[in-house]
Amino acid sequence: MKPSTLRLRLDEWKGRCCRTSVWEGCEFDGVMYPNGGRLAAHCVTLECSRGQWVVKEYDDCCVHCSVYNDPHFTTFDGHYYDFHGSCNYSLAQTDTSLSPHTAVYSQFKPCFGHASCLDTATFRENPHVIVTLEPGVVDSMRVNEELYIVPASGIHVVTTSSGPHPLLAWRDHGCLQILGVSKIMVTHCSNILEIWAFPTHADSLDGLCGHFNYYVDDDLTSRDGQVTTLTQWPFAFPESWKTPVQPNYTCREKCTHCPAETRTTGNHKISPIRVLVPLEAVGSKTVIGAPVPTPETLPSVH
Ligand SMILES: [Ca+2]
Repeated sequence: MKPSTLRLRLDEWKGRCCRTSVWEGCEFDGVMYPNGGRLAAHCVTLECSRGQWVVKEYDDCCVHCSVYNDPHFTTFDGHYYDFHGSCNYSLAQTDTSLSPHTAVYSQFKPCFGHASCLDTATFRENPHVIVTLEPGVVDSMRVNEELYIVPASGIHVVTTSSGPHPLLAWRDHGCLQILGVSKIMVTHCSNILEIWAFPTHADSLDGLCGHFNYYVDDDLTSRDGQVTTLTQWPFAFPESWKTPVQPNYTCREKCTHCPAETRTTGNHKISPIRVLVPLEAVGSKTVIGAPVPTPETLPSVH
């Protein structure tokens, strides 16, 4: 057999044997999902389609807190208030310590005279994955200080030189969406920051976004657990949610002129979510169609 003929046959053989089927799937937090598979039990349900995550629907069970300049706050449970501090504060965190497992912080800077505006925000997915969001930047972020450019289209696992992180990110109508395995989702826009929380966080989220438990009356709960009367202009409550990281040294001192809010005699009410459904029922990251009650189906408690 001529060498050229042999080479042709080898090429033909290689072509047959190297022909492999391509398995299309989507990944999140180290788990592969086949086409048609859904990532549920988060604030947005994603479906794997041709190897790409696509948004199917936003979960009505989730609550969200919004902060927009200059700045106005609407808590998870629906209390609206204003606060013009210019320090670094915790918006939401999974315990009341100074080093929570999961948290969203934001720096505020003076603007419009006596007001303050959103500055650098931080999404602490867990103690080892820290996302930094710069004001007005909606196409990139830093993950553990490394720049990550969010592709213009598609939903992607956030990956840096250290590997993939338990985060999905995508661009959405001029905003940046970041979904964490913690079941916290952050929407970062030019002048608005929104935090979405899955019901499993009920009774365990505090900060300037209020104590999340479906009751508005205890939303202004300070870091020390004191429940204060609802007001549109709180002072001591937001001061209590300063973080240990304060670029402005004047923020490191305790506010001595901040008037204290009136303390209520009540304590936190038990969230009905804990009564109606075991947390493990909504705790799985792959639950599809889990019997999660919506706020409309929850009983009214007075
Ligand atoms: Ca509340």
